[in-house]
Amino acid sequence: MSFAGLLDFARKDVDLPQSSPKKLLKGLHSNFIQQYEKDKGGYHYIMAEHLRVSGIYWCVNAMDLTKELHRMSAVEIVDYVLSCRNKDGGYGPAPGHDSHLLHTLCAVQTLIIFDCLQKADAESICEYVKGLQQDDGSFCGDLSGEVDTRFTLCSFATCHLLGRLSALNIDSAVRFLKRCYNTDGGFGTRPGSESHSGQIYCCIGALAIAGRLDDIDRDRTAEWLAFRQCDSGGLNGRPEKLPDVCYSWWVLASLSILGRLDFIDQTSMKKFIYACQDYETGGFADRPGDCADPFHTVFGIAALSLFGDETLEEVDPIFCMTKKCLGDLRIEMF
Ligand code: 3PZ
Ligand code: ZN
Repeated sequence: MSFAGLLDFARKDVDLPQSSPKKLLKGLHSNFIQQYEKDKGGYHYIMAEHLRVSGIYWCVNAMDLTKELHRMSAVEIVDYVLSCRNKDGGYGPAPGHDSHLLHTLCAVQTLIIFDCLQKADAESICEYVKGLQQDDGSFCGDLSGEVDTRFTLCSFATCHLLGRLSALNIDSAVRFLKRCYNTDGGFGTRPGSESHSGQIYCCIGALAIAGRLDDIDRDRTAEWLAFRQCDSGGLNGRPEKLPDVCYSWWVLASLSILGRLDFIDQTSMKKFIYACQDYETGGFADRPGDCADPFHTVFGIAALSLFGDETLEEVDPIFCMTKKCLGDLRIEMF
């Protein structure tokens, strides 16, 4: 490899190919997502079992954001999600799998998107969530006992959406979040862990739901997030990492919750997101030229919605759902 090639290898950024898409290919994305439902006679046979209910939320939400939700088989999807409910009140990724907070939140979100939250037993879901809160205020995602600030957001969001935030000990949960707040303005998975964009999104979102955003230095956190922007316009998850379209969402949504969306250069950011689209198959990949998937598709679309793309539904930065489907469940911030 040439010296220039070596330098290029060390550089933590990507080049945007000349041939990259320069605008949103909206119609292709709804086709891409719908393929997941059409192939092999049913949506839920495609995505791996251990992430299926989350996968359903990514797909359904992408369709709602692109105003194409009517193309999904609502009854079939809702029945499937309901069949993933366990005796403990939580939801697993597929029938017969153990409950997990992530899939429980995604189940609730999917039911809201299809406007049938009344089919869920709010009380038993919140009892399940409450049972995962630890004495120090933190949350485990399931019975494995692993604590992570991501699970604080899952818990707060689930109980808020079910109108039962008071089922949780919010004060001790916020005290735990503040122990995960680093001097650089970011948040980590646990006290003492390094700052990471995904974790910052979870902690900021949880604090916003609790009405406790005033407890942190917004500008300091927003500055750490703004430093995630690379020369290509894309955003990375932490220093020295490659940009990835899903971080466009975690970082932009955090900045939006903090009221600091203007800390990022919009024009180059949009160019990067557009370049992550696959103009043949539809869908977004993590970065230009990689393979598209529903996860990067929904978060790429949601990021563009935050920038006010008029062909898309407006997205809520805390819950990553359309403002339209959330209605009064939204949290007023300013
Ligand atoms: C991806 N998960 O653990 S996962 C996820 N990642 O279930 C879904 N950006 O290999 C898809 N990386 C693709 N469709 C990737 C969800 C991960 C995130 C991995 C990833 C994303 C870069 C490496 C964790 C919410 C929920 C879950 C996560 C984050 C936020 C994978 C690898 C991991 C996973 C699934 C597939 C393709 C899709
Ligand atoms: Zn990603």
